Amino acid sequence: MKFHVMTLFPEMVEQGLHTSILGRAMDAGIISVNTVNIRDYSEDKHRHVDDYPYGGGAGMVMAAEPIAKCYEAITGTSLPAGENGGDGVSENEAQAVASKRTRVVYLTPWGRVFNQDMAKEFAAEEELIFLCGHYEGVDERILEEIVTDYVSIGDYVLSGGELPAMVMIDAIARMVPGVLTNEESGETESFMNGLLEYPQYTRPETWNGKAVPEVLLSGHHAKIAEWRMQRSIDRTVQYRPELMDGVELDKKSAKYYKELLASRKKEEE
Ligand code: 6GU
Repeated sequence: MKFHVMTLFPEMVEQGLHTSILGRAMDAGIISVNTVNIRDYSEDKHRHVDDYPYGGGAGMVMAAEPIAKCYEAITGTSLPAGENGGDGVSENEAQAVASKRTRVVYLTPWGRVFNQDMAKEFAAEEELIFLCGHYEGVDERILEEIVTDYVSIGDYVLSGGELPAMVMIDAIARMVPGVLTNEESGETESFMNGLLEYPQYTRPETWNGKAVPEVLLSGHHAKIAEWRMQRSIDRTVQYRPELMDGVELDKKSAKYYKELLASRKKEEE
């Protein structure tokens, strides 16, 4: 899978993604990340990419033309003619699907909030283009022309789209076949049953006066699996109780969950 990132800070994106599991996948040729500096497509001699906002106000706005040129260089196509009108947003998504045009993700706090299901869906694409904004925003007209997906990574404001793009690329790449080893996929699957991960321990057996839970030393695989399932349920109930709605539990775990809720209720009284 190929990721293209349109950005003013290509080194930041490259350095951030070239490590660990993603670095290994790039070396193996399973994924690639092509960062493109929008500034290289500026047409003025000072390499400006931003300008004052019409209507006044603080800050600067990234201009449409350098981004358009950058997009054309990546896709090898020219922009669809400016016929989209005022609200090209949903229309663009449908058009992109219909024409098999590469999806373009614009990172913005007002986008749809990214999650694991979206990571899986994006991982089915052969190619994705990310547009990282900066300053006070990007000229709306280029967004209308090229963007198919508006995505946020959570309800807080960041200084630019680079960190969100890196977050998304990491999560998406992990869903691409061959990026994770079998063992690593297994661990991801266990989060994807909808529960939070159980606690982990490694040597030494006693650290700072604290012993590792006895059952983990027992070698009894069924008991260990049951203990881990119960700790996952404990943790999910404590930290993300809303996740329990989407979880399917086997009979034994369901019984444990029911008893846990009953005992918590009693404690509240
Ligand atoms: Cl995608 N961009 C920016 N600038 N801030 C964010 C965000 C994106 N998601 C959350 N905060």
